[in-house]
Amino acid sequence: MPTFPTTAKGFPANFLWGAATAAYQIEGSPTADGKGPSIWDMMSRKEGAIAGGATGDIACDHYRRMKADVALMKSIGLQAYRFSISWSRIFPEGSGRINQAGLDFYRALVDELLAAGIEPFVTLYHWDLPLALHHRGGWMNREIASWFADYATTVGAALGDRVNWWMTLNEPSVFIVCGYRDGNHAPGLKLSVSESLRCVHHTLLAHGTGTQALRAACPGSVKIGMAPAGYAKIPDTETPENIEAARRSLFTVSGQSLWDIPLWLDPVYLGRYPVEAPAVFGPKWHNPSDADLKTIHQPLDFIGFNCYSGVRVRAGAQPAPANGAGATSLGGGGTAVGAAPEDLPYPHEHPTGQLSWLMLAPDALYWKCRFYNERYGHGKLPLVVTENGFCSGDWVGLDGCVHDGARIDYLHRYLRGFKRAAAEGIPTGGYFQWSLMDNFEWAEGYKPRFGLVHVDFPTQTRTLKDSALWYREVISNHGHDL
Ligand code: GCO
Repeated sequence: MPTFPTTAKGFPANFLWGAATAAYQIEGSPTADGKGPSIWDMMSRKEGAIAGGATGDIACDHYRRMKADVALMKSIGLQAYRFSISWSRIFPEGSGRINQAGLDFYRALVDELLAAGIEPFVTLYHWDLPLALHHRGGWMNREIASWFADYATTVGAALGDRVNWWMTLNEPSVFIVCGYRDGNHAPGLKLSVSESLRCVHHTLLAHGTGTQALRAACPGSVKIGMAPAGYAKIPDTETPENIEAARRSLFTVSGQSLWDIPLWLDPVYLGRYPVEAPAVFGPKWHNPSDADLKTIHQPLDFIGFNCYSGVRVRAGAQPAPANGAGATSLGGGGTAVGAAPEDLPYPHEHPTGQLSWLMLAPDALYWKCRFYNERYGHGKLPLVVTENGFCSGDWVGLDGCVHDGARIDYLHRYLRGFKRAAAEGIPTGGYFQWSLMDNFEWAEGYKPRFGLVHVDFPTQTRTLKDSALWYREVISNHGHDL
């Protein structure tokens, strides 16, 4: 059931259709050509850490099948491909000595993409920190801001003549919360809230120094952004009160979970932490210097975001707390109705993907675009969906095809939300389906399948799923028929 009418007014002519992957999830070859170990090589060897005892040692064997994989992308009609660079292929010891063979692999990939007419989108950090840097404290050590800048300088100098689009960090909230506070992702630490807050600050600092380094190293003017995570907040019904409640819920730090979006994005886009943070964290809060905030607050060229799901919100009966006015006080643009937001849990039977956090919430894309544009973009920065996708237990059918109808329906509904944003005049730049192919889903191993392309892991056979054929049509008519 469509949530809004099809409209011919849609995505701009220069909008790019793509798919995304990340190095550790697809490459394999963990020691090839001088690569050093990363924290995920370490974590996947820890007993009981990964479902099914899986590792990324082989994954999709992409390191050795890169050319064939680019040919697959071309056959789907992709216009852009988002991938990440494995830091420890470039710096096996994390800093210092450069491994030229690592850079050569990514140069070859970029050349192959450009020859196929596919625009490369490079993520510098998608979670596979060099193990050597973990031994020096990793994200707990403030020095990581300069290690990351050196890495960005080296990659920018090697690829900056051919890569226009860059992302510094993928989902910093996930790699800090899951990796450093909860311990279910690499490196598997369980730090206190105040120690975790140090890590938050260091990731943001690294985003800033990395952005500066990229701009200095790339010869031309490049487009730099980030790929943050976070649930969308969706007004339960589209009344001004509920819209304001959703905005408030999205942009208020309401507890010490470290998941709240403004904790991560306000420093990046507004140059300051949310006003309510010191009260929410009390003595655990740190006082960032103005110089640090200036470093973090670099001009960016697009607003990237990963989007899978959302939470419905309505205006509650209680007034909003005085210190939680994150939404309206900072260019939220809505009416200050002033009710405390109430998040509405989905019923137990609400549709999800194989992973329970992936609840069907098609309006998520629209509302993220609208709220991010209001608060951070002001109509000046294009919104780029850096990830959106669905996991289902796909297999190759008796007819040799993969009939993943649920994924098609999921993508279709979400894309309609994105198209609504475009039709309302919000600038949009591109869309990346997660993922090009089934791959290593971190602590969940290989069971959740997110790909447009099915991978039979024992034989590495690739099969285009029905969704890949559907997406090819979407791309060829530029989303007109959505
Ligand atoms: C993330 C990462 C991806 C995941 C995907 C599905 O968002 O966790 O960017 O690496 O595989 O999101 O969970």
